[in-house]
Amino acid sequence: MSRPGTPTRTMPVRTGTLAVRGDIGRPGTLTVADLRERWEQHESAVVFDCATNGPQHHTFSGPLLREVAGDALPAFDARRRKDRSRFVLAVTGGDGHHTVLAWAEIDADFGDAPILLATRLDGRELDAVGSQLVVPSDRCGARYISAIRSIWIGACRVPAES
Ligand SMILES: Nc1nc2c(c(=O)[nH]1)N[C@H]1C(S)=C(S)[C@@H](COP(=O)(O)O)O[C@H]1N2
Ligand SMILES: [Mo]
Repeated sequence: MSRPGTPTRTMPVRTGTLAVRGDIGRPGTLTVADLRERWEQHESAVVFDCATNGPQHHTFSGPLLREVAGDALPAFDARRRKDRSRFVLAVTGGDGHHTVLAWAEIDADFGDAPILLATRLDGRELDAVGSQLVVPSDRCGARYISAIRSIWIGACRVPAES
């Protein structure tokens, strides 16, 4: 609720802050400081290829997406692998560029990929810009979503055959 004279917030989520939403028990927003303080930080030196700029070398650090997403309490039975394997995560940047990950990519019983939500890029803190997705196993850079604004987590519903 804004008081008279208080500037109205036009963006749903502040710059540098991301919304965690979807079929989850604990929706909310996370700042880069939250990502740095609430979870263990992991460092990852990566090389990815950009279709327009060629090979890019970067060092990122931040929490594992697996831990942050798990703490949002996805609406699956955590003890059932098949249940978990139907979930996806959609990660959206400030410019609207978004990508999809399968839950199984990050799940320790499946791909176990050390995908990060970066809080730091090449020694620079990302508080003002927003977190960046780090997918060390990707050869291409397209899923390294920067300025993350939203992570949607939910079951992938396949349209029924007509
Ligand atoms: N938000 C957002 N993130 C993005 C993109 C984009 O268009 N928007 N492009 C991707 C692509 S194609 C590449 S190759 C990398 C480039 O990362 P760099 O600028 O740090 O080298 O960012 C990725 N992240
Ligand atoms: Mo790219």
